[in-house]
Amino acid sequence: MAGLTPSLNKAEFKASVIRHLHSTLGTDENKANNHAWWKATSAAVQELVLEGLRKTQKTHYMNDTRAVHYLSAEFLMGRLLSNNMHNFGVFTEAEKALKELGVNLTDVLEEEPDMALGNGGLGRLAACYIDSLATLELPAIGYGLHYEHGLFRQEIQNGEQIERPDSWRDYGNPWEICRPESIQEIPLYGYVETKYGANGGIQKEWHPAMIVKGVPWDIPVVGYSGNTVNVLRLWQSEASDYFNWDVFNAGGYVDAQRENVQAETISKVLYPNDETEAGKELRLIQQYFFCACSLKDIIRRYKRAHGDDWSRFVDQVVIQLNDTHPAIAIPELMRILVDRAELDWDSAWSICTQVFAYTNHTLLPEALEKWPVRMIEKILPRHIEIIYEINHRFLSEVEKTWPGDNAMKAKLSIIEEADEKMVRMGNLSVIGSFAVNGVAQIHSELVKKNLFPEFEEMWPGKLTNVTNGITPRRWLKACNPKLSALIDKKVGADWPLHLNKLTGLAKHANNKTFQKQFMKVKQENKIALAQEIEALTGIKVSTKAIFDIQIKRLHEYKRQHLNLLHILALYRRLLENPDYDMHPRVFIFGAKAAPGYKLAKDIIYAINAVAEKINADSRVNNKLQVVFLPNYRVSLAEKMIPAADVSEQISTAGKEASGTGNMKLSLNGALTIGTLDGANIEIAEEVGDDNIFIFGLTVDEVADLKASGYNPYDYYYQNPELKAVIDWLDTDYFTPGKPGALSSIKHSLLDGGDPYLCLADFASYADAHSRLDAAYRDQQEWAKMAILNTAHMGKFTSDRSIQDYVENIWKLAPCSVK
Ligand code: CR1
Repeated sequence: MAGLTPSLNKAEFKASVIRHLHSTLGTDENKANNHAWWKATSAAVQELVLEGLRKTQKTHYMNDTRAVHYLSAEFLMGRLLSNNMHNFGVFTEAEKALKELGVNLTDVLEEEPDMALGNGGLGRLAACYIDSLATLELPAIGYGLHYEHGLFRQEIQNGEQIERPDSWRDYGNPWEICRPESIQEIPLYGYVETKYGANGGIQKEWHPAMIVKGVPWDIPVVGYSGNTVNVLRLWQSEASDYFNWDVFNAGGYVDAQRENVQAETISKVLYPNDETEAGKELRLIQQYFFCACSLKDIIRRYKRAHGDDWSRFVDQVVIQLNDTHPAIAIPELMRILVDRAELDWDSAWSICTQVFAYTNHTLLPEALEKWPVRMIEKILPRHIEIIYEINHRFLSEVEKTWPGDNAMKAKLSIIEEADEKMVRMGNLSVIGSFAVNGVAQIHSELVKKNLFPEFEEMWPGKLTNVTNGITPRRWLKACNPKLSALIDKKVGADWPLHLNKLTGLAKHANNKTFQKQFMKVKQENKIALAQEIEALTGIKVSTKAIFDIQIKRLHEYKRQHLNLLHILALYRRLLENPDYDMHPRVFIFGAKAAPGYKLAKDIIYAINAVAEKINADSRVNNKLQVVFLPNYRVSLAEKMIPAADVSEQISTAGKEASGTGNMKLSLNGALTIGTLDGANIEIAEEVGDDNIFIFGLTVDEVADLKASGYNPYDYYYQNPELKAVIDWLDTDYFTPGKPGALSSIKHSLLDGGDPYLCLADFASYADAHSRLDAAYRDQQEWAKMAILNTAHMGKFTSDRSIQDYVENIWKLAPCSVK
């Protein structure tokens, strides 16, 4: 029944915090503000962390363990103090210790800036996965970029998104450790010299025109129970001392140098795109920079144990490519093996194709990375040669499978022969990996069927599925302490490690007392969120209303604008019929739009304009309210998710690869209104059709409708309510004095062809909302459904996902750290 045994008791914790307040921060109990308390508390916890880290590294070294190396351009870590305390089991002791010092832990936790080194689902998934890897005591290291500025901070001014720089390290980060002893030098630009050896052999030598320094910063990753502490190693770029000397020697490169990217800018900022390709030279350099640093680091560690003997490399090392962002690691490893280690091509390729595995996270064509051949040629002149060689050998395989089929070769080639020749990073990733996975069942099927069908034919079994997951430590235990305590009492306290134990709640789903307790927790969480909403926006929301939440990046395929059309329909119904029967509802949004994504920003503006009008309209605001919470991020999600009654997962079927917010919300007892897309399908399988509101076209129906020539005007003219709300967007009703301010949305839905089928799904969506509204009237029934959602989320722990990777792809064994 008991949770973890705390590694420090209250008195020890208190003493440690005070010691750090004095000797780390140079202040004292009387002068310290919350920020100082946060730093002192973090320093006290970091002592435990570093002890665990030292033991783990020693154990892994002594056991010469095989390890997974998770390469990701993004790690959306959020805050670490609360998480680390929970994982060491010291949260409660710390809370009591601080209380005795007259300090409120909740306020202290609020001082920590989010580590927002990611955009959305892909980056947060990486963070959940390294949590699970440490918890399952698996030897693992995360590799990424030490961005000086993470994802922008969003402000809303006059309804519009304004981007402000994020500076998470401004006042120091208590968790990271700089490791100057492991600095790497990374070459860029220049030219390749071909040397002919005495025996006729050819040697290639890359003469770079620039060298940058990669400085590693380590963030310890504490597993639940605190035994294993792995590392997230993030590379920061700096000018190399070697830099000027090399330019000098290279002679003639001084001019070219001027165009070159400055060394320090490489790790300056995270590209704020989500599901769209950046296509910028600096972005490619970022990718190469962190991959090259990481590979050198991996090889250095391997050589320490195995010297120059490469024969055991594939036994010790597996590298997971989180999307195609790190795909350049494939030709980089080939370069090291062929040019540096002087292995023959076939041996080198055999090593590569046993080491790399690739996860695909999206089917959206605009997100599939392609780099101009000319750009790679300029920045990485040796890599483009290697890519051509990989492609040449690959195409002769294609020739064997489809003799004489040149169209097939053109389709599968790594090089796209267009006006501007491009390198297709997806194709390179599949060809250079031994396993490729999608992130939910349906997504993986579509990867096989639509994205890479010929690869599946060439290499049956290479394409597989690993359904995403989320860490229940952060996404239930830490963020929802009241629900966690209630669950502890029913199923025991070890559910954070064995999430399937939540099924033990199902037998209480009909129990009136338990229903009341469960709904009381939800109500308290709603009250807390209402206070947060008021603090952030000034809006007072009714906590008796249904809290209906849509939180995720703003993208047309995620269809926040479908949600908005439905809100407008409700508003209109209430205006036409003041007695229109609906349970009060608060629609709450959180979303950042990529700065260059005009329509996404217009949708944010529209949500805010509509919110302002509705919230000020006394005819309806006792039943309908709309809130857009600015600067959605991990720490805000942690406050919103426990308070949600309804989870909006309404993407066009076939577009959302998996989703992970859907899992977090359902785990916390929200009911999903959603399409049969991504992991929603698997959530529906787990909770049962009675406990979820499914609507809309299926993947096949979407395909059929598009094939038969979809015309949004058909729906517009057939559905007077839909027509009325769309036309509303063309007036100045929501933007007084500014007619047309919301017209771009109408335009995209009609003349723009409504690429994501909002109009086709509108009626079905509105109908699902009516069913949902009716269901909420029966509070006992609703409580039962909410409980069953929590009860049946066991499958979606990231521990299960990691276990799937371990068994089917990584073939890793745990290594216990004492
Ligand atoms: C997908 O859109 C998925 C996450 C994590 C996103 C989302 O459905 O849950 O990845 N893809 O797998 C992405 O960011 C660049 O692609």
